[in-house]
Amino acid sequence: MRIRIICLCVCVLCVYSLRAQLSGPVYPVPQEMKWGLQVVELPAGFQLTGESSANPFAVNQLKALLGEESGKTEKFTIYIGKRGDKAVRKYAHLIPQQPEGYYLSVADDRIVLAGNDDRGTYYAVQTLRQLLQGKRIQEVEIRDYPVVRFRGVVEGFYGTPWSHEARLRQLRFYGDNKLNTYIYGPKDDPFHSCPDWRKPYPAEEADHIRELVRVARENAVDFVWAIHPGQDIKWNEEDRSLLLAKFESMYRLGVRAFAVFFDDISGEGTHPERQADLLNYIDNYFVKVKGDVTPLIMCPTEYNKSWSNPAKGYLTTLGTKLNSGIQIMWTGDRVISDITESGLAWVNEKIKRPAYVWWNFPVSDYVRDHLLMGAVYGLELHIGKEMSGFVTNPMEHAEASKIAIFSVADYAWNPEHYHVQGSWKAAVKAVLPGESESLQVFVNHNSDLGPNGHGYRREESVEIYPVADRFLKGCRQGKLSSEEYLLLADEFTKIVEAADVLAVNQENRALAEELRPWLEQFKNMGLSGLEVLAMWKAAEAGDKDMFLRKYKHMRALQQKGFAIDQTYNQNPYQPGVKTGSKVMQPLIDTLFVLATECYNRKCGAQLDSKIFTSPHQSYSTVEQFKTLPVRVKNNRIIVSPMLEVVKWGNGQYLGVELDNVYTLKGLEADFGVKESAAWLQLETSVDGKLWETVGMSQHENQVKAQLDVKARFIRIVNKSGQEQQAYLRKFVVVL
Ligand code: 14T
Repeated sequence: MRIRIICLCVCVLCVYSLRAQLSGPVYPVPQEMKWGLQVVELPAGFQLTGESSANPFAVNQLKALLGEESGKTEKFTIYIGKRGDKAVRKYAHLIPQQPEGYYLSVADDRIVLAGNDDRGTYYAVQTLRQLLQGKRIQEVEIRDYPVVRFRGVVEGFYGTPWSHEARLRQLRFYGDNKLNTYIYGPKDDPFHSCPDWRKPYPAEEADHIRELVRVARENAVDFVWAIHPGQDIKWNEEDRSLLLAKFESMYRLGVRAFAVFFDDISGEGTHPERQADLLNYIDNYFVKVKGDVTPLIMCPTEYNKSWSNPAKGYLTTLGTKLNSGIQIMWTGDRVISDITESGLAWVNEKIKRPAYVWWNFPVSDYVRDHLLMGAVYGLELHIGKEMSGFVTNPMEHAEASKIAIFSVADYAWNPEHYHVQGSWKAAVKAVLPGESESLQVFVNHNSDLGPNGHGYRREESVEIYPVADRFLKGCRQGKLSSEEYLLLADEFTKIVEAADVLAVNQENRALAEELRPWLEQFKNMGLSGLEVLAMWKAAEAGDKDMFLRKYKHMRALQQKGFAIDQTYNQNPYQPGVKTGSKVMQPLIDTLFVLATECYNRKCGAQLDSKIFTSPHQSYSTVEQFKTLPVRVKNNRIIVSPMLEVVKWGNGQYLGVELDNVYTLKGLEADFGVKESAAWLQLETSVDGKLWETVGMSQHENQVKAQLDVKARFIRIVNKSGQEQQAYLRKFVVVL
């Protein structure tokens, strides 16, 4: 009897632990999900019912998942199909009446995969894939559908467009995660934007697009091709016909979804009536005529609240004039912005339809030295119905962007059940299942953007921050808190380990490749963290030799970090490689300075405690110029250019402070406007107090000065007597 009871207990425990193991989470989080008690062991053979009429891509995936079964058995049946199909008729009343909805159930003799439409069937199979653990699966019943109709990614960033292979991997990832939209609009594809939007793609690019369209279709994704004609479009019949002809050529490549972008332009192209006329024309004479093309999408010129001028009525004009089926994109209250109920209410009232959200995260084209792999947050949860679509603009690093894309898929499918942290951790597991612990360590410290022109920041190193803070406070009071010391040492060790493990990872080589420079910097940071702790330990023990050894090594690591920053990712905007820049690197820097100063005081020494950075600095009274990085290349000192328009007040300046007096040979600048030399004044100074004015010449947008003066400071001042709008395309001091 006792043995029986024990056996029973063990069995119950087993079932429970199995259950706990098998009933894992599903992402995107389903709307309704009821777990059953039993674990079902799938038999070797089963009856597949509905195969011939169901979505063939769903059927293929199902077969790939379960294996082609030869020995069919009557005992276990898989029903697959959509509303109206014979195979799932019995379950029709259980299927949610929602686009892309599905009903899925697992019982001990059957699995039902019943879509409301073909996409729904496809999504039922995706959910099944997540539920299956080898041949076992927990009993379950799911009714599920997306809240936001169009969900996905807009490749809309500046910088190197994604490679063809990266795009193919993305499309599969979207299908797996129930995203149905990929909008193709890389700013640096000449055939999408100026100057070549009027021309058809050359053969090789055309082949690629054809393949993307096919793979998108296989993965239940709409491939949306976008055109960006606004910078040089003429509002005449010729350009209208050329645009239509381009769409026609894309249609021939298989494209069945289109967008027109009017963002980031100035001049004639910004006219709302003209834009609306063009869009309506395409809608009436292309979309409606074809019959198999999805609703047009347009990105307005005033695509965020801070740039819109309600008095001029740009958005209301679009709202009134644009055919009702045309979707209007919106980035929020600012270019980079949280998405809120009040913000959406504001724009929806003007455009007279729910906005199609273009979320500018994790795009990093304005902070290219950082990776944005943090959690997705700042999206209000009860606003799914206030938007017609939600797409994320990613980084030029396709694999690294998948962290955010995964959570966007989760959010847009079921906003009300979106959990920031759970979704982030699940994303890390989905992107690198075999080494998710290491990747989690990495993303924990690679989330924030650093100071930037948009003022958009993300939290970083959240768990270790209070420890770091306590430790630093202790150090300032001259005592080492041992508990925090150990926790920090452990974290730095994990950083070093994660960097090595991820660098040799074979599971996702493309990811390892994208991360490579940052992994090198990350490891260097972990090592310096350990060494700076060792400096403190040595100081506490009064071990001078050890302190000097560790100090010397720290100096070397700082130089290495600087070299990594100056060698990799040398784009002209924000060159370099930053990691842990919000908490960990500043912590290490401060600990180094404090330890060295303390040593100098106690031992009457004069060790250099200055952090190794670029010897020259930019400086400015113009708000948007205040955080510009500076690079040195041979005899050229280069201030990083920016994308955005800058408001440059009268009397404000932009300049460079050198680390010493040099003979300056010249200046080359470009503020994106003609005749800027007329309102700019170039000045040099040896001491930063007494200034000398020097002449400049203008060629198109460029301003130049030939110099031969000794100076430590050089600056360029707005002397026009009024605020100027300009760009910063180039600012180079030649030595
Ligand atoms: F179309 C828009 F919704 C949009 O966001 N456009 C661009 C986008 O391509 C870019 O990736 C993103 C982030 O930099 O922001 C927009 O680009 C800008 C933003 C600016 F503030 C271009 C110039 C700016 F001044």
